[in-house]
Amino acid sequence: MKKILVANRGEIALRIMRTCREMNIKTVAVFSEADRNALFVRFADEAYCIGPPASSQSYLVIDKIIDVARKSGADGVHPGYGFLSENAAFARRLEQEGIELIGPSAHSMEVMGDKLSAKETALKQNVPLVPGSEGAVNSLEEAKVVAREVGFPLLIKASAGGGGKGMRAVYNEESIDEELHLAMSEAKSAFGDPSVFIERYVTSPRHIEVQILADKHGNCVYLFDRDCSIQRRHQKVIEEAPASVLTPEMRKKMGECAVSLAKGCNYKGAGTVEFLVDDKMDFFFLEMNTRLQVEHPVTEMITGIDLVKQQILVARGEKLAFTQEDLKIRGHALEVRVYAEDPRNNFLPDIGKLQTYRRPQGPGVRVDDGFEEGMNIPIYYDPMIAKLVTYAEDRITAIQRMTRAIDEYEISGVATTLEFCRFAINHEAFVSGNFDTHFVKDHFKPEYLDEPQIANEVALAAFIGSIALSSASNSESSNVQQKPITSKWKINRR
Ligand code: MV4
Repeated sequence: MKKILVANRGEIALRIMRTCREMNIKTVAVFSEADRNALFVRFADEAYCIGPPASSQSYLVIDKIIDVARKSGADGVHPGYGFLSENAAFARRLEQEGIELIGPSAHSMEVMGDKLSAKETALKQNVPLVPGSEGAVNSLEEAKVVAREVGFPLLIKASAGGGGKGMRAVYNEESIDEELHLAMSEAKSAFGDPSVFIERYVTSPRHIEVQILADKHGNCVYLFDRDCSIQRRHQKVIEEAPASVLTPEMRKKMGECAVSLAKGCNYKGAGTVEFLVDDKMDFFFLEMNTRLQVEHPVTEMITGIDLVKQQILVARGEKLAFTQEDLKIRGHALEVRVYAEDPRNNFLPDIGKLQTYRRPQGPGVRVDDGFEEGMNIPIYYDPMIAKLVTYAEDRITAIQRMTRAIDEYEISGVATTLEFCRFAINHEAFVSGNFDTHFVKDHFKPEYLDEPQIANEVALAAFIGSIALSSASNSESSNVQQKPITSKWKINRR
């Protein structure tokens, strides 16, 4: 592979091109009229305008991208995340054109894109599933049978959905009929496929995902896990690696499940297997993302592996140069997503010009972004400005380092989620590890941003106090009555 077309924009296009340059591979950018002055366009060896700002007329148009690939003589295409990255038709077109997609086959995308066939694969590979219907549910009668087995609340999910799209909660038997009809007609109009299935609704889960990497020679490894529980409306806000609630035994089990699932769909390249973990520490397969993820940097930090480089090596047909035994977790990484959104105003996108833009620097800080001071944040795309990543020897130090990096970040001209992130990572619930997917709803109010912020030290002191308590109550020699630990989730300190 000598020349790679990056079919994406913004920070991820730049991130991919940087690795290409390190590997002596030429880069081709495609850009919309809104991105003419973007950093990724300047960084690329060649760049081609592919149309108007709307992604439906540029970044999502398969023919335009194939055209540029041919014209430029690119022999590989990296799709990044979003846009065409999980589009099986795009993968198939590239297969036909003899251009290597840096990603899995169209077949793997199809199997995992359809949530029912993904679950079927998981079942075959003995990967635990949330209790629910076996396959699609077509009638009220079937739905009621499942409901009696698994109990309420339930979730009805669209097979063609995913990432939180096409889900409906059902809290009692009386509303099944209505919710099932709504779910099926929504699925039909949104995805063109009315198939739905039912699962028990795990009400306060952790969202933990496993990074896998597979070559074309039958080798597959897991690169450990990330906790992405802190989200807002299915948009992740804070991610970390490794997931602090997992014991080494669970980590190994979940990693091995992720690898079996990948093998079950003949997966090639980098992929992510999402799990829910409930308060009894049972884990269940949710879905598989057949692309490089936004939050991949935290995995890179703790493993020392460049995932984009590995994707390219695998696409070239090389064997993985390491085995599972070679992989070790070292340290802890946090990522906060810096969005141009106003946390004081219901996180409304706040686009405009980056009047001031100064990145934090120093030990253990990585910023993946695509903007410079003076640039405008286009209204047409996701309003993410940057991913701020910190790495340190342990979780507490990574939190302290993140707090410092946030304080060092200077952005003016647009409201950002930085101060919300500072609040969240220093919250006692986050520091102690006692949080779930409802963190934002449970713990955040805009007025908290104007209060003197809970000092990190206070949260840390409270947390360290709770460790002292839990180790005392766990020790066999202690017969002193201890105040019970009320936290559902306990951090596992490796
Ligand atoms: C669930 C669930 C609870 N129980 N499935 C949301 C995204 C998509 N990947 C699946 N999602 C969920 N599926 C069952 N059976 C809760 C969610 C969910 C969620 C999951 C992870 C992170 C944040 C979330 C927010 C709302 C719902």
